[in-house]
Amino acid sequence: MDLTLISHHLCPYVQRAAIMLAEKGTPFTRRYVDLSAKPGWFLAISPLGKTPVLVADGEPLFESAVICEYLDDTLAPRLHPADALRRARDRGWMEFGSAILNTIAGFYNAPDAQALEARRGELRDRFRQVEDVLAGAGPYFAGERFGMVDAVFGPVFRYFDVFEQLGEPGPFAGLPRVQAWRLALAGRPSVQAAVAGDYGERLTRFLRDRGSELSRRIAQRLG
Ligand SMILES: N[C@@H](CCC(=O)N[C@@H](CS)C(=O)NCC(=O)O)C(=O)O
Repeated sequence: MDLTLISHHLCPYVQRAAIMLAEKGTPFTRRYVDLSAKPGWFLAISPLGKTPVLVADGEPLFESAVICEYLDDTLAPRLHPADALRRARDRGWMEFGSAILNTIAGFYNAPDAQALEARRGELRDRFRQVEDVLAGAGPYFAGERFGMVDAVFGPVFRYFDVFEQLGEPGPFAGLPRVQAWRLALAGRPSVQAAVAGDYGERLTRFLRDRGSELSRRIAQRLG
């Protein structure tokens, strides 16, 4: 199969597909687009104008969840569990990961300190829910085997590595299972390889340019 992943350097949804492909050991090409100046060829294959798009043997597929399911249907090893009930449960937690991404965007776009703290509180509540569902032995979401929920949460946790470097405390205090999961995902080669080496600097520039409360704090801290 000839696979091209249409990407953006910071997009967490793109990272899901890149992680899936790495877990399957499948070679693929990456092509980056500037989402602030979307080229015509991209708009022609991305109905919502969003990354990721996976071009599979010339056929463009959009929506990260659809792309991940397609990759799991067609390439070994299978990441989804064989049992339909467990698969359905995991899909729910993948959606939950997308909801957390929306709250993260609310956090870095928060216009003032009050809104920033409100979003931080929401993140804490969300991860408390994750703590409660992580009852197994780990190291991954469903135990020993790396699965699709892990591919979703690797990019989620990556934001907090940068937030913490910038002096913003993460929402993980008192959540030991979440912390252990975060560490396990950070050490996974597929998760590490899903972004370029300059991801931290790129994300820092992006955050600094938001005109948000976080942007002002970063500007103050970095000088
Ligand atoms: N539901 C989509 C979300 C993808 C998405 O929001 N992509 C962002 C970048 S991370 C994007 O392309 N934004 C550009 C825009 O909305 O104009 C998916 O899961 O693929």
